Amino acid sequence: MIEETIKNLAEILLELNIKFIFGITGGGRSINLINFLTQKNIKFINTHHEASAAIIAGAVNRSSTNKALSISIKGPGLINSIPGICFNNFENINSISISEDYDSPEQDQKTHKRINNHSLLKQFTKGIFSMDYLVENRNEFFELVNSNDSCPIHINLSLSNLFIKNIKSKHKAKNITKEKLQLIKNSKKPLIIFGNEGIRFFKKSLNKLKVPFLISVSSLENFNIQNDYYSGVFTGEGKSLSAEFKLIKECDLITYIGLKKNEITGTLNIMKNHIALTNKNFLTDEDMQETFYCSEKEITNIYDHIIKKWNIEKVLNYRVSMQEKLLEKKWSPSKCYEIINKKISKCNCIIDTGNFAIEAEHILSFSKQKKYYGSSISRFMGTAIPTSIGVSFGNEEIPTICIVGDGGISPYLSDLKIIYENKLPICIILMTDGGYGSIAKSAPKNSPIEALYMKSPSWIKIIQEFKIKSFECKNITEFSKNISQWNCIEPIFLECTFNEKEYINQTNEIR
Ligand SMILES: Cc1ncc(C[n+]2csc(CCOP(=O)(O)OP(=O)(O)O)c2C)c(N)n1
Repeated sequence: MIEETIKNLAEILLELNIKFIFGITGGGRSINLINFLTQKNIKFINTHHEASAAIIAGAVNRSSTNKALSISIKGPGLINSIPGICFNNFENINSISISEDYDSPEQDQKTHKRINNHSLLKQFTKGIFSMDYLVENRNEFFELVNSNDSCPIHINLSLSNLFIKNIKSKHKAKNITKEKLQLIKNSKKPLIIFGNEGIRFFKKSLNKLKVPFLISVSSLENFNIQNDYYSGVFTGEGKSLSAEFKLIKECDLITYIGLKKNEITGTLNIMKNHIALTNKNFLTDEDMQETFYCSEKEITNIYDHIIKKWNIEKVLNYRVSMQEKLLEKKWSPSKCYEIINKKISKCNCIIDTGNFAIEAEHILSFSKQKKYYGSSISRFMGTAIPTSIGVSFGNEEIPTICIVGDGGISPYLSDLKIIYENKLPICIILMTDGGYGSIAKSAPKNSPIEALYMKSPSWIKIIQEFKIKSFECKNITEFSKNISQWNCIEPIFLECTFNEKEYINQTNEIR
């Protein structure tokens, strides 16, 4: 019975175009499922932690039409996978994780691995299925997989006839009122801030828009904008030299389009007059408050006819002058990004979190050929390496650049073995200032040094032991030479070392 159900589950999963399964097996049902799947040419990759398995699988789904699963045992395996499932949830990534589980709560009580899977996973998933329920009700599973709500799904390898659905509550969007429309029409210095959804449903008119606009950091993932009015990213935390700060200060009205509250790290209280718009019929709690429905045509029509009083030359220079400031020094992460812009025309860029990420958001140029993947909503340090592995498995032909700091390099370092063993074309760039620069920047003066800086920040010798070609870069000439030598088919590691004080000051007055 159990074997039959696992086999049926495997058959259903195969219909999703699954190409990979990542994780750490147990001796029971998980190895049985892995067996069935690998017999059907699904590639199993043993990760070194269950969290990275969930992140890698999510990154395959996020970046390609191929799909992937992650798998673990119950108890400690499932607990280890939680950061990965949680990351996928924060970043709105569709993922499917699988773990072993007991068939009944009584069985659960008798064992030492007593964890209530469901109450744990409920917070991070849009649905939890037991395998018997899923096999009997496959349509409900496919419906949830394909729902607009991008979020993890979890499958318990149990016979407990269980399905818990956690779809976010939705309410109908109100049509825009005449007064609000008038407010937009009367605006002389309008500013638009797009969220991820706004960028997607505004695709057609974005390049023609003649209003200064900012986009949320997570929108960089869908970035393909060729418009001089694009003024950079919006975080809600921009300081006086940032384009977002200057534009918000000068504008008389902000229109948020398709922006969700969780896309912003800072607070929105600083915003003045504003209206939030969408062209979706239904909103969730994560949308901005008081969001009105308005079609793309209607919005563009309004903005085309507003009499604008912006000194447009000055406004469009805000982003340029911010970039000039970041590029002032001879040696900085921004200088490296400038080289990447020039030398690498097609790649996927995965950025971890830290000061170097702020510079990347402003300097790296993204396009259809050069896609961005960050942990923009969660700012989850350490996720860049597993994300790069997943993106690389999902897009074998495209080289991947993974940019991490002293904090992000270590959590899943053991998975560099996967990069080497599978010859993934990933260039890992460590931006090291010897510590947590972005934290040190704002830490109280008497903070203990050991909380902020590492005694031995270099990883080059260790990474050489992983048999990945590694190079030190202490200035821009070395960086330029080393990245130019990358053949984009093998992994390499570049360790860029910066002076700690200069590094911290790079983003002063920007964020
Ligand atoms: C999992 C997790 N732990 C802690 C943090 C808090 N945090 C944010 S940035 C940061 C330091 C990042 O340091 P580094 O990677 O060296 O980049 P830098 O700021 O020096 O550029 C820390 C600890 C986080 N965002 N995520």
